[in-house]
Amino acid sequence: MSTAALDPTALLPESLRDDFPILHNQVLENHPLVFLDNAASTQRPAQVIDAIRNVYEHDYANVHRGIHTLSERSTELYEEAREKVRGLLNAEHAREIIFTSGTTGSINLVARSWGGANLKPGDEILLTVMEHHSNLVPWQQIAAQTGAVLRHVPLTEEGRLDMEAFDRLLTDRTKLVAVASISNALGTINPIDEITTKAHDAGALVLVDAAQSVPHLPTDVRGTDVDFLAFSGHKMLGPSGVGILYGKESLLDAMPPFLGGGSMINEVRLDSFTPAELPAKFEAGTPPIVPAIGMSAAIDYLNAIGLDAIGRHEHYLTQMAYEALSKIEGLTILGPGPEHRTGLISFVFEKIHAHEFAQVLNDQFGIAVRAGHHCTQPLHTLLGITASTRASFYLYNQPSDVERLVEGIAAVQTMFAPRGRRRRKRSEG
Ligand code: C6P
Repeated sequence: MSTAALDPTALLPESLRDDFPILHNQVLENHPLVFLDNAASTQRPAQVIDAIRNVYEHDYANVHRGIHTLSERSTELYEEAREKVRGLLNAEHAREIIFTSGTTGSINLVARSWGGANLKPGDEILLTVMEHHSNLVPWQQIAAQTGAVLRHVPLTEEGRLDMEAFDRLLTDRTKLVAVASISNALGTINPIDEITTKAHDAGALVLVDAAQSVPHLPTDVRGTDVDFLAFSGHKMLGPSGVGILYGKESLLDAMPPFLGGGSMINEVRLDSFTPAELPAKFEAGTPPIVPAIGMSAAIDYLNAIGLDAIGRHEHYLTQMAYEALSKIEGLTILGPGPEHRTGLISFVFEKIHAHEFAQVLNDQFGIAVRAGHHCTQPLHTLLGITASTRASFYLYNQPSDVERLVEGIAAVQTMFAPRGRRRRKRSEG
């Protein structure tokens, strides 16, 4: 495999893998695990697992409720986690950071609360055809309720956003642009700076679905000036069940509460209530206390390595995989070249269904990849396919994982090749 143009100093040390107990498990007999399903969910280092164990063993109680010592301790750790997230995003205030259940929960919050209060019949929400279902369905639901209209930015041949079409679709009717920073199916990196500047000039707000970028690249909400940003803890070494909604304070302040219940109130009477201040206003009920504290440990871990370094490492692996996979006969890579993508590669094969392909890679070679539409069914339909196979990387993957993937693909191809071709291949050596 030629990696002549790649700079090996971009790689993180292999010793990082020692921090991840699950990577040393023999998941299948005879096969060391090659975990390439990180866009779906990552693994956790011992530091995060220990932090979770530690809270339960020493500091756990409900937050913001008791005056007893344990409640004070867990409240302090929970609020420390909020401050860590603020720092990670370079947000101005910790009260702009809302703990939710995940990216999906965060986008639904904005659609229901902001959308319900602000959208009128004929207002437009500008989405893109590459969005995850989590950034499509909530807008379809609120559009049905309010009479707002959905528009979708198409793709170029190459699999990038068609920015000329974006310019045409962005009008004074557009109230919000909701877009993924990195596509979970194509790996395309979208031009969030340009989109935000143009949207603001047109008087529209911007929501960024950052599920696939916050874990992999530095994020600066003040630098990009986005209005809302959503992501999940489980895609960045943290626990599942926790995510973040960042929103500008002035916007969140003006929005009505989404869920009602304990903690989100200032005062309750039998027939009415007054909401609490931010961020409590949007955190009804007992929040994801321990997941948030685990996420805080994950942020420490990521910061110690540096998101710039993580981005360079993943780009190396993506470029290496792209070069090797593009040489495989019968394999088509979805999306743009390595200069406009990062972190993952989806592909389709002539004659072999993605599910079957992923199953054999797992069962025979211990390689975990995802197959299906990756919750981007409209995108797959547009591309004229029902499913693709996706390999996605993270900081603990190494070039050896890419090599195993390429070898596995070649072997599966041979297994599925017609009998005559298989014999020919064998005799070719
Ligand atoms: N994508 C994937 O395999 P949740 O499930 O709420 O944590 O994240 C939803 C979500 C939203 N936006 C994007 C761009 C995403 O990639 C995801 C999750 C996983 O691609 C699971 S479908």
